[in-house]
Amino acid sequence: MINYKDLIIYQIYPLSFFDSNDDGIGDLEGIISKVSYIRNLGANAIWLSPIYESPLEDNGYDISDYKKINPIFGDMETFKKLLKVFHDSGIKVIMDLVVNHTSKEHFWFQEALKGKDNKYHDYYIWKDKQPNWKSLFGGKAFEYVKELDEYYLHLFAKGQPDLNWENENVRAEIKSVLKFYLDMGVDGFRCDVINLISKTHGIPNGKPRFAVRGLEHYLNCPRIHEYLTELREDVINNYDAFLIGEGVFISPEQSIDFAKRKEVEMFFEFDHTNADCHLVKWFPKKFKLKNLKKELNKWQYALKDDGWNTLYFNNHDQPRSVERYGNLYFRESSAKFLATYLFCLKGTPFIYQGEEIGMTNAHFPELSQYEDIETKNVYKTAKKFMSYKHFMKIAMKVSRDNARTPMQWSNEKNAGFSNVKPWFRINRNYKEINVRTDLKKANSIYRYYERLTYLKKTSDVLKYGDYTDLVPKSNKEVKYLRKYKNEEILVVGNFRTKCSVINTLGYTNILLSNCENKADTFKPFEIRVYYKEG
Ligand code: TEU
Ligand code: CA
Repeated sequence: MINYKDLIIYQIYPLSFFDSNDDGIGDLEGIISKVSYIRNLGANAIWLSPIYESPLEDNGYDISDYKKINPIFGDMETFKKLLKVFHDSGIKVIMDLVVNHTSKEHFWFQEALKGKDNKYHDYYIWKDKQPNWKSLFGGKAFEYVKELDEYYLHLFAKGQPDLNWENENVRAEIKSVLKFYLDMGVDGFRCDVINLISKTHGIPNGKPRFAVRGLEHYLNCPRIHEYLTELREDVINNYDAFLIGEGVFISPEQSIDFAKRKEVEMFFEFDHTNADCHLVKWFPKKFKLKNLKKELNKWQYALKDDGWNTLYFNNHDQPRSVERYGNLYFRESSAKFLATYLFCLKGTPFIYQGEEIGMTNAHFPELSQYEDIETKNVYKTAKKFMSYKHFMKIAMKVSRDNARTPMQWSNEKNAGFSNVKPWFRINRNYKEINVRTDLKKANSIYRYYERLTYLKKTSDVLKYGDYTDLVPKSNKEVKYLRKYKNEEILVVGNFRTKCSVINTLGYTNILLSNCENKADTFKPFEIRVYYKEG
């Protein structure tokens, strides 16, 4: 049985990971060639962002054929090889499952457009009159189709029509997709925006003054449990597999509810990503450590006995944490600090490609340099009330493209990602920040991660211990306890940019630390993991 509580999951964004065949785009053979890199880091699972056939309007989160691999990444044989190679190395493979919507180029949607009596028309959500819902990518959530004189729902981009889960044929199709990959040996799925798949029957208007209009009609709506239970009972539970949900605006109580019903083992929550913004990242506020703690603590305490946490700072949608929460002047220590803080909490940790070498935001100054559809769409709305200059100032910090630049493998041309011009710009700092440099250096961020992943995997107290934050209000220090049976861990860190004396409560045995230092005075961004027995 897979114990998902034992996993350390490395997220791969295939487009930007490694190009094996000189077309400038990352691919499956590229991923296969890096299996030892991932194994040596200590990850025992990978999550692949979507690799299915797709027009890539939203970089693969718009699927046009669930049972085909996008030819730019390889083919089904290569995917089977990838599964085997990773499994042979003791690494589980988790795929991304995007079933709230498809691409508009999916055969089902193309058929749906042919007429109201087409079998596939009801696979999507249509209305004669346009409800007032807003898209999560900016603008309206409904798009008019002249030929049908109807509007279809797209919670994300226009090219991502929402599936109608009320239709049992849709559910049967999705189950067949799950079965297809589980039979091949896939170990689980990360389910994209899974708490949005059920909509209020009839698609009524949303509350008029609500910021995200329509939200109350698709967020955790009643049939969600019925749908997920059906997937579990008819398919997933026949395999040794598990689900990670992406839970838009999900609360700890809801996450526990899903876990108790045995529908979804764990969720990516969004609460802690609001430590530097007002509800959505496009309204930034100054980052404060205590705001981050407040949200992380809320989840740590609420899921003490039931449910299970995911631990992440980075993914393909989030700007790079080393600069978002850390400090680029202390890039190495603050990257290690954040990693330690995160990994020693209770839950399954995630590493997003490049995080293990402290990759930073891209800061592209012009909108024309961006690829991300969300960034471009949001600008269309934002420009009505802010200047281009102001918008770009925000985008440089928060755009998803900050996380999507090609992986920096070496200081060679194109950062060693490809022999030809890559599909997307490389971060200019690749000559200093790259894998080769980190592998050569004994105390690099990568080398630190090796120790951290080992510690997490081998320590019961880090996996299962109770958690207590000793300084929840502090913006300057991290200090928390983990306790399990007769073992104790104390994590203490100095979040200041200057040295500082910190009381370590009589603990003396340091298991891991990012500085060679035992003194009472902590260096800037120094963090230590202490251990005590009995
Ligand atoms: O993201 C869901 C989601 O809520 C996003 O709108 C997220 O809040 C935003 O990207 C933050 O900037 C998932 C995927 O992770 C994302 O890449 C997809 O674009 C989206 O679903 C649609 O499939
Ligand atoms: Ca390629």
